[in-house]
Amino acid sequence: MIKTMIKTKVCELIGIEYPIFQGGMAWVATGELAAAVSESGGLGIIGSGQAPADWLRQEIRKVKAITKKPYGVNVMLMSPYVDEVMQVILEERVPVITTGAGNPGKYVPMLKEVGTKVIPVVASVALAKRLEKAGVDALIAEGMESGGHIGEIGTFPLVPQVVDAVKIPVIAAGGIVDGRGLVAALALGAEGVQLGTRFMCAEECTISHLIKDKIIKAKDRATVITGRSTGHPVRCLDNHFTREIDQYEREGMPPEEIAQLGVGRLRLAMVDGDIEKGSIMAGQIAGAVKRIEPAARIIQDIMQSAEREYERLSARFGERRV
Ligand code: TUI
Repeated sequence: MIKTMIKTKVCELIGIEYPIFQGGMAWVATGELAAAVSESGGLGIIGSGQAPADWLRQEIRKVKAITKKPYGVNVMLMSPYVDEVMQVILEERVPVITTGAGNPGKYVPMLKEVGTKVIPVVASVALAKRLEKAGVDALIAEGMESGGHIGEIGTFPLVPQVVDAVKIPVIAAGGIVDGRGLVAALALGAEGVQLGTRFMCAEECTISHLIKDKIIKAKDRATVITGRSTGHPVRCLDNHFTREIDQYEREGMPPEEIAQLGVGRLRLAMVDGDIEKGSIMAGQIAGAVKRIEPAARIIQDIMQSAEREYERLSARFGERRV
Protein backbone atom coordinates (compact mmCIF):
# COMPACT_ATOMS: atom_id res chain seq x y z
CA MET A 1 0.00 0.00 0.00
CA ILE A 2 1.17 3.53 -0.71
CA LYS A 3 0.90 6.44 1.66
CA THR A 4 -0.98 9.30 0.08
CA MET A 5 -1.95 12.81 1.06
CA ILE A 6 -4.72 12.86 -1.54
CA LYS A 7 -7.78 11.96 0.54
CA THR A 8 -11.06 13.57 -0.40
CA LYS A 9 -14.71 13.84 0.72
CA VAL A 10 -15.51 10.99 -1.66
CA CYS A 11 -13.03 8.70 0.14
CA GLU A 12 -14.81 9.48 3.41
CA LEU A 13 -18.32 9.24 1.94
CA ILE A 14 -17.88 5.66 0.73
CA GLY A 15 -14.96 4.41 2.78
CA ILE A 16 -12.30 3.96 0.09
CA GLU A 17 -8.57 4.70 0.30
CA TYR A 18 -8.08 6.46 -3.04
CA PRO A 19 -10.52 8.75 -4.92
CA ILE A 20 -10.52 6.55 -8.03
CA PHE A 21 -13.64 4.93 -9.52
CA GLN A 22 -13.47 2.28 -12.22
CA GLY A 23 -16.22 3.02 -14.75
CA GLY A 24 -19.11 0.52 -14.74
CA MET A 25 -18.77 -0.54 -18.36
CA ALA A 26 -21.34 -2.96 -19.83
CA TRP A 27 -19.83 -6.31 -20.98
CA VAL A 28 -16.45 -5.12 -19.60
CA ALA A 29 -16.71 -4.44 -15.88
CA THR A 30 -17.44 -7.89 -14.45
CA GLY A 31 -17.15 -8.97 -10.82
CA GLU A 32 -13.50 -9.96 -11.40
CA LEU A 33 -12.45 -6.44 -12.43
CA ALA A 34 -14.60 -4.65 -9.83
CA ALA A 35 -13.24 -6.86 -7.03
CA ALA A 36 -9.62 -6.24 -8.07
CA VAL A 37 -10.13 -2.46 -8.13
CA SER A 38 -11.92 -2.38 -4.77
CA GLU A 39 -9.36 -4.68 -3.16
CA SER A 40 -6.67 -2.24 -4.40
CA GLY A 41 -8.29 0.71 -2.60
CA GLY A 42 -10.37 2.28 -5.37
CA LEU A 43 -14.07 1.78 -6.11
CA GLY A 44 -14.68 -1.19 -8.40
CA ILE A 45 -18.02 -1.00 -10.19
CA ILE A 46 -19.88 -3.85 -11.91
CA GLY A 47 -21.39 -2.73 -15.22
CA SER A 48 -24.89 -4.19 -15.44
CA GLY A 49 -25.63 -2.73 -18.92
CA GLN A 50 -28.63 -4.59 -20.32
CA ALA A 51 -27.88 -7.80 -18.45
CA PRO A 52 -30.69 -9.63 -16.61
CA ALA A 53 -30.90 -9.44 -12.80
CA ASP A 54 -29.62 -13.01 -12.28
CA TRP A 55 -26.35 -12.18 -14.02
CA LEU A 56 -25.88 -9.17 -11.74
CA ARG A 57 -26.54 -11.19 -8.58
CA GLN A 58 -23.88 -13.68 -9.62
CA GLU A 59 -21.30 -10.90 -10.24
CA ILE A 60 -22.11 -9.27 -6.88
CA ARG A 61 -21.52 -12.62 -5.17
CA LYS A 62 -18.14 -12.90 -6.94
CA VAL A 63 -17.10 -9.50 -5.58
CA LYS A 64 -18.28 -10.35 -2.06
CA ALA A 65 -16.25 -13.58 -2.16
CA ILE A 66 -13.03 -11.72 -3.09
CA THR A 67 -13.17 -8.52 -1.07
CA LYS A 68 -14.80 -7.06 2.03
CA LYS A 69 -14.20 -3.52 0.76
CA PRO A 70 -16.88 -1.23 -0.72
CA TYR A 71 -17.86 -1.79 -4.35
CA GLY A 72 -20.49 -0.43 -6.71
CA VAL A 73 -22.93 -1.38 -9.45
CA ASN A 74 -23.66 0.77 -12.49
CA VAL A 75 -27.28 0.77 -13.61
CA MET A 76 -27.87 1.61 -17.26
CA LEU A 77 -31.26 3.29 -17.04
CA MET A 78 -32.28 2.38 -20.61
CA SER A 79 -32.03 -1.33 -19.77
CA PRO A 80 -35.26 -3.33 -20.11
CA TYR A 81 -34.31 -5.01 -16.80
CA VAL A 82 -33.80 -1.83 -14.77
CA ASP A 83 -36.52 -2.58 -12.18
CA GLU A 84 -35.31 -6.15 -11.53
CA VAL A 85 -31.72 -4.89 -11.37
CA MET A 86 -32.71 -2.31 -8.73
CA GLN A 87 -34.43 -5.09 -6.75
CA VAL A 88 -31.22 -7.16 -6.69
CA ILE A 89 -29.27 -4.07 -5.59
CA LEU A 90 -31.67 -3.61 -2.66
CA GLU A 91 -31.60 -7.29 -1.68
CA GLU A 92 -27.81 -7.59 -1.85
CA ARG A 93 -27.29 -4.31 0.08
CA VAL A 94 -24.90 -2.94 -2.57
CA PRO A 95 -22.87 -0.10 -0.96
CA VAL A 96 -22.83 2.28 -3.96
CA ILE A 97 -24.66 2.61 -7.27
CA THR A 98 -23.81 4.79 -10.22
CA THR A 99 -26.29 5.33 -13.04
CA GLY A 100 -25.99 6.22 -16.70
CA ALA A 101 -28.07 7.21 -19.72
CA GLY A 102 -30.99 8.70 -17.82
CA ASN A 103 -32.50 10.24 -14.69
CA PRO A 104 -32.52 7.89 -11.65
CA GLY A 105 -34.58 10.29 -9.49
CA LYS A 106 -37.51 7.94 -8.85
CA TYR A 107 -35.24 5.21 -7.40
CA VAL A 108 -33.43 7.48 -4.92
CA PRO A 109 -35.79 7.13 -1.89
CA MET A 110 -35.79 3.30 -1.84
CA LEU A 111 -32.02 3.10 -2.28
CA LYS A 112 -31.41 5.61 0.51
CA GLU A 113 -33.70 3.61 2.78
CA VAL A 114 -31.32 0.61 2.68
CA GLY A 115 -28.20 2.83 2.89
CA THR A 116 -27.03 2.47 -0.72
CA LYS A 117 -25.13 5.59 -1.83
CA VAL A 118 -26.43 6.94 -5.15
CA ILE A 119 -23.96 8.61 -7.52
CA PRO A 120 -25.50 9.32 -10.94
CA VAL A 121 -23.53 10.20 -14.06
CA VAL A 122 -24.56 13.55 -15.51
CA ALA A 123 -23.52 15.28 -18.70
CA SER A 124 -25.21 18.64 -17.95
CA VAL A 125 -25.65 21.21 -15.16
CA ALA A 126 -29.47 21.02 -15.39
CA LEU A 127 -29.61 17.31 -14.49
CA ALA A 128 -26.95 17.79 -11.81
CA LYS A 129 -29.14 20.37 -10.02
CA ARG A 130 -32.28 18.25 -10.33
CA LEU A 131 -30.55 15.19 -8.89
CA GLU A 132 -29.03 17.10 -5.99
CA LYS A 133 -32.60 18.14 -5.07
CA ALA A 134 -33.70 14.49 -5.37
CA GLY A 135 -31.18 13.65 -2.62
CA VAL A 136 -28.30 11.87 -4.38
CA ASP A 137 -25.00 11.58 -2.48
CA ALA A 138 -22.55 12.75 -5.16
CA LEU A 139 -22.37 13.14 -8.94
CA ILE A 140 -20.08 11.97 -11.71
CA ALA A 141 -19.66 14.74 -14.31
CA GLU A 142 -18.77 12.90 -17.51
CA GLY A 143 -17.36 14.78 -20.47
CA MET A 144 -17.74 13.80 -24.13
CA GLU A 145 -14.14 12.54 -24.22
CA SER A 146 -15.52 9.35 -22.63
CA GLY A 147 -16.25 6.13 -24.42
CA GLY A 148 -19.78 4.81 -24.92
CA HIS A 149 -22.93 6.92 -24.69
CA ILE A 150 -21.90 10.56 -24.26
CA GLY A 151 -23.25 14.07 -23.80
CA GLU A 152 -22.09 17.16 -25.68
CA ILE A 153 -19.78 18.99 -23.25
CA GLY A 154 -16.09 18.32 -22.70
CA THR A 155 -14.72 17.42 -19.24
CA PHE A 156 -12.84 20.73 -18.78
CA PRO A 157 -15.92 22.95 -19.26
CA LEU A 158 -18.39 20.50 -17.63
CA VAL A 159 -16.69 19.75 -14.30
CA PRO A 160 -16.25 23.32 -12.96
CA GLN A 161 -19.77 24.28 -14.07
CA VAL A 162 -21.26 21.29 -12.22
CA VAL A 163 -19.01 21.95 -9.19
CA ASP A 164 -20.29 25.55 -9.03
CA ALA A 165 -23.93 24.48 -9.39
CA VAL A 166 -24.13 21.91 -6.54
CA LYS A 167 -22.91 21.42 -2.95
CA ILE A 168 -22.47 17.62 -3.08
CA PRO A 169 -19.12 16.10 -4.18
CA VAL A 170 -18.40 15.80 -7.89
CA ILE A 171 -16.28 13.10 -9.52
CA ALA A 172 -14.73 13.95 -12.90
CA ALA A 173 -14.84 11.48 -15.81
CA GLY A 174 -13.81 11.59 -19.45
CA GLY A 175 -10.27 11.80 -20.77
CA ILE A 176 -8.50 10.87 -17.52
CA VAL A 177 -5.75 8.24 -17.50
CA ASP A 178 -3.11 9.11 -14.87
CA GLY A 179 -2.04 11.35 -11.98
CA ARG A 180 -1.96 14.43 -14.18
CA GLY A 181 -5.65 13.94 -14.85
CA LEU A 182 -6.36 13.41 -11.15
CA VAL A 183 -4.53 16.61 -10.15
CA ALA A 184 -6.26 18.53 -12.97
CA ALA A 185 -9.67 17.20 -11.83
CA LEU A 186 -8.94 18.29 -8.24
CA ALA A 187 -7.93 21.72 -9.56
CA LEU A 188 -11.33 21.97 -11.29
CA GLY A 189 -13.02 21.33 -7.94
CA ALA A 190 -13.71 17.60 -8.31
CA GLU A 191 -13.32 15.25 -5.31
CA GLY A 192 -12.29 12.24 -7.38
CA VAL A 193 -12.01 10.70 -10.82
CA GLN A 194 -13.57 7.87 -12.78
CA LEU A 195 -11.56 6.00 -15.41
CA GLY A 196 -12.96 3.48 -17.87
CA THR A 197 -10.64 3.01 -20.82
CA ARG A 198 -7.47 2.42 -18.78
CA PHE A 199 -9.21 -0.25 -16.69
CA MET A 200 -10.20 -2.08 -19.89
CA CYS A 201 -6.49 -2.93 -20.06
CA ALA A 202 -6.31 -4.24 -16.48
CA GLU A 203 -5.13 -7.86 -16.29
CA GLU A 204 -8.27 -8.74 -14.34
CA CYS A 205 -10.53 -7.34 -17.06
CA THR A 206 -12.06 -10.35 -18.81
CA ILE A 207 -12.63 -8.80 -22.28
CA SER A 208 -10.97 -10.26 -25.38
CA HIS A 209 -7.20 -9.67 -25.60
CA LEU A 210 -7.82 -8.47 -29.18
CA ILE A 211 -9.70 -5.46 -27.79
CA LYS A 212 -6.95 -4.73 -25.26
CA ASP A 213 -4.38 -4.87 -28.09
CA LYS A 214 -6.48 -2.48 -30.18
CA ILE A 215 -6.60 0.05 -27.30
CA ILE A 216 -2.86 -0.19 -26.73
CA LYS A 217 -2.21 0.42 -30.43
CA ALA A 218 -4.72 3.32 -30.58
CA LYS A 219 -3.44 6.83 -31.26
CA ASP A 220 -4.89 10.20 -30.24
CA ARG A 221 -7.42 10.34 -33.12
CA ALA A 222 -8.54 6.71 -32.92
CA THR A 223 -12.11 7.31 -31.71
CA VAL A 224 -15.17 8.54 -33.57
CA ILE A 225 -18.74 9.40 -32.56
CA THR A 226 -21.45 7.31 -34.20
CA GLY A 227 -25.23 7.31 -33.99
CA ARG A 228 -25.77 11.07 -33.68
CA SER A 229 -28.98 10.73 -35.74
CA THR A 230 -30.47 8.37 -33.11
CA GLY A 231 -30.20 10.93 -30.30
CA HIS A 232 -27.81 8.58 -28.48
CA PRO A 233 -24.32 9.39 -29.72
CA VAL A 234 -21.71 6.75 -28.87
CA ARG A 235 -17.91 7.11 -28.92
CA CYS A 236 -15.99 4.04 -30.15
CA LEU A 237 -12.71 3.13 -31.78
CA ASP A 238 -12.92 3.62 -35.53
CA ASN A 239 -13.45 0.31 -37.40
CA HIS A 240 -15.54 -1.33 -40.13
CA PHE A 241 -18.68 -1.04 -37.95
CA THR A 242 -18.35 2.72 -37.31
CA ARG A 243 -17.64 3.42 -40.99
CA GLU A 244 -20.69 1.41 -42.02
CA ILE A 245 -22.96 3.30 -39.58
CA ASP A 246 -21.48 6.59 -40.80
CA GLN A 247 -22.27 5.78 -44.39
CA TYR A 248 -25.86 4.72 -43.61
CA GLU A 249 -26.37 7.93 -41.63
CA ARG A 250 -25.07 10.00 -44.54
CA GLU A 251 -27.43 8.13 -46.89
CA GLY A 252 -30.33 9.09 -44.62
CA MET A 253 -31.24 5.69 -43.16
CA PRO A 254 -34.02 6.18 -40.53
CA PRO A 255 -32.67 6.52 -36.96
CA GLU A 256 -34.60 3.44 -35.72
CA GLU A 257 -32.84 1.31 -38.34
CA ILE A 258 -29.47 2.83 -37.40
CA ALA A 259 -30.15 2.02 -33.73
CA GLN A 260 -31.11 -1.54 -34.71
CA LEU A 261 -27.71 -2.02 -36.39
CA GLY A 262 -26.04 -1.46 -33.01
CA VAL A 263 -27.86 -4.25 -31.18
CA GLY A 264 -25.49 -6.95 -29.93
CA ARG A 265 -22.39 -5.14 -31.22
CA LEU A 266 -20.87 -4.29 -27.83
CA ARG A 267 -20.90 -7.92 -26.76
CA LEU A 268 -19.57 -8.95 -30.19
CA ALA A 269 -16.54 -6.71 -29.60
CA MET A 270 -15.82 -7.18 -25.91
CA VAL A 271 -16.66 -10.87 -25.44
CA ASP A 272 -16.16 -12.38 -28.91
CA GLY A 273 -13.24 -10.11 -29.82
CA ASP A 274 -14.61 -9.06 -33.22
CA ILE A 275 -12.57 -5.89 -33.70
CA GLU A 276 -14.13 -5.03 -37.08
CA LYS A 277 -17.85 -5.79 -36.76
CA GLY A 278 -18.15 -5.06 -33.03
CA SER A 279 -18.66 -1.72 -31.28
CA ILE A 280 -15.45 -0.97 -29.39
CA MET A 281 -16.65 1.71 -26.97
CA ALA A 282 -13.56 3.53 -25.63
CA GLY A 283 -12.58 7.08 -24.71
CA GLN A 284 -10.34 9.62 -26.45
CA ILE A 285 -7.60 8.83 -23.92
CA ALA A 286 -7.18 5.33 -25.45
CA GLY A 287 -4.08 6.71 -27.20
CA ALA A 288 -2.40 7.15 -23.79
CA VAL A 289 -3.04 3.60 -22.52
CA LYS A 290 0.28 1.84 -22.96
CA ARG A 291 0.17 -1.57 -21.32
CA ILE A 292 -1.80 -4.40 -19.75
CA GLU A 293 -1.14 -4.47 -16.00
CA PRO A 294 -2.87 -5.47 -12.77
CA ALA A 295 -5.57 -3.13 -11.43
CA ALA A 296 -3.49 -2.62 -8.27
CA ARG A 297 -0.61 -1.25 -10.34
CA ILE A 298 -2.92 1.10 -12.27
CA ILE A 299 -4.15 2.58 -9.00
CA GLN A 300 -0.64 2.82 -7.55
CA ASP A 301 0.60 4.50 -10.69
CA ILE A 302 -2.21 7.08 -10.67
CA MET A 303 -1.65 7.93 -6.99
CA GLN A 304 2.15 8.07 -7.26
CA SER A 305 2.11 10.18 -10.40
CA ALA A 306 -0.51 12.50 -8.85
CA GLU A 307 1.74 13.08 -5.82
CA ARG A 308 4.67 13.74 -8.16
CA GLU A 309 2.72 16.19 -10.31
CA TYR A 310 1.42 17.99 -7.25
CA GLU A 311 4.98 18.33 -5.90
CA ARG A 312 6.18 19.58 -9.27
CA LEU A 313 3.47 22.25 -9.37
CA SER A 314 4.14 23.29 -5.76
CA ALA A 315 7.88 23.58 -6.44
CA ARG A 316 7.20 25.74 -9.48
CA PHE A 317 4.43 27.96 -8.17
CA GLY A 318 4.05 27.30 -4.45
CA GLU A 319 6.69 29.72 -3.17
CA ARG A 320 5.57 32.67 -5.20
CA ARG A 321 4.40 35.75 -3.31
CA VAL A 322 1.88 38.13 -4.84
O1 TUI B 1 -24.12 5.69 -19.76
C1 TUI B 1 -22.99 5.98 -20.07
N1 TUI B 1 -22.30 5.31 -21.01
C2 TUI B 1 -22.82 4.28 -21.75
S1 TUI B 1 -24.37 3.60 -21.58
C3 TUI B 1 -24.08 2.56 -22.82
S2 TUI B 1 -25.26 1.43 -23.39
C4 TUI B 1 -26.02 2.37 -24.60
N2 TUI B 1 -25.73 2.09 -25.86
C5 TUI B 1 -26.32 2.79 -26.85
C6 TUI B 1 -27.18 3.84 -26.58
C7 TUI B 1 -27.43 4.17 -25.31
C8 TUI B 1 -26.85 3.43 -24.27
C9 TUI B 1 -22.83 2.74 -23.31
N3 TUI B 1 -22.15 3.70 -22.69
N4 TUI B 1 -22.35 6.99 -19.47
C10 TUI B 1 -23.02 7.82 -18.54
C11 TUI B 1 -23.75 8.89 -19.24
N5 TUI B 1 -24.95 9.25 -18.96
N6 TUI B 1 -23.27 9.63 -20.25
C12 TUI B 1 -24.24 10.51 -20.58
C13 TUI B 1 -25.31 10.25 -19.76
C14 TUI B 1 -26.57 10.90 -19.71
C15 TUI B 1 -27.13 11.48 -20.84
C16 TUI B 1 -28.38 12.08 -20.78
C17 TUI B 1 -27.28 10.96 -18.51
C18 TUI B 1 -28.51 11.55 -18.45
C19 TUI B 1 -29.04 12.12 -19.58
O2 TUI B 1 -30.24 12.77 -19.54
C20 TUI B 1 -31.32 12.14 -18.94
C21 TUI B 1 -32.48 13.05 -18.69
O3 TUI B 1 -33.57 12.49 -18.52
O4 TUI B 1 -32.28 14.27 -18.66
